[in-house]
Amino acid sequence: SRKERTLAMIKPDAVTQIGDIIQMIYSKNLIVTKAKMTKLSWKQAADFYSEHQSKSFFNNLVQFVTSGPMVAMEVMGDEALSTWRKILGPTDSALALKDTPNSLRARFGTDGTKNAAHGSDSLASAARELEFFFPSATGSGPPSTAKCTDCT
Ligand code: YYY
Ligand code: MG
Repeated sequence: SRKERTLAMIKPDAVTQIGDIIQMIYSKNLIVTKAKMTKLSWKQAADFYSEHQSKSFFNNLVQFVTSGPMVAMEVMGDEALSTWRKILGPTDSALALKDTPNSLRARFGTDGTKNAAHGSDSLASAARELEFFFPSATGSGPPSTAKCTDCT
């Protein structure tokens, strides 16, 4: 197993469920090492989701994630990326409800846009997304990897 850090984000539709969501994280032996509650501007959300800017759902996605405060977290542990994505379940909460009813998106999401939470999809994305919410103090640019070499 390898230690990693990933960016987990509780979307506006699920911020009231933060207690249960943190329990789900700790019950899989991951830990929360940073957290920040913030309401993103349209420009910030469009930047965060820039990989999707050409998609038909882009405006709906940015509208939704800017509709209220969100909680961004650095989550750390063995295979944190895949473990957190497994906690989430599939992208579409309606599908999650059918296939993985105990998953976070089944429990707290609604559909393919209002799906409760986000998780980075690669070490490179995790590095970029962690830097987005938790800029490194040195300002020397994003780390090239989210692999943990200095984790306690
Ligand atoms: O990584 P993940 O969040 O599971 O899905 P992505 O394919 O990266 O899409 C990002 C985000 O966009 C998704 O969480 C909801 C939204 N979205 C949508 O509104 N409609 C779609 N058809 C696909 C994705
Ligand atoms: Mg994604």
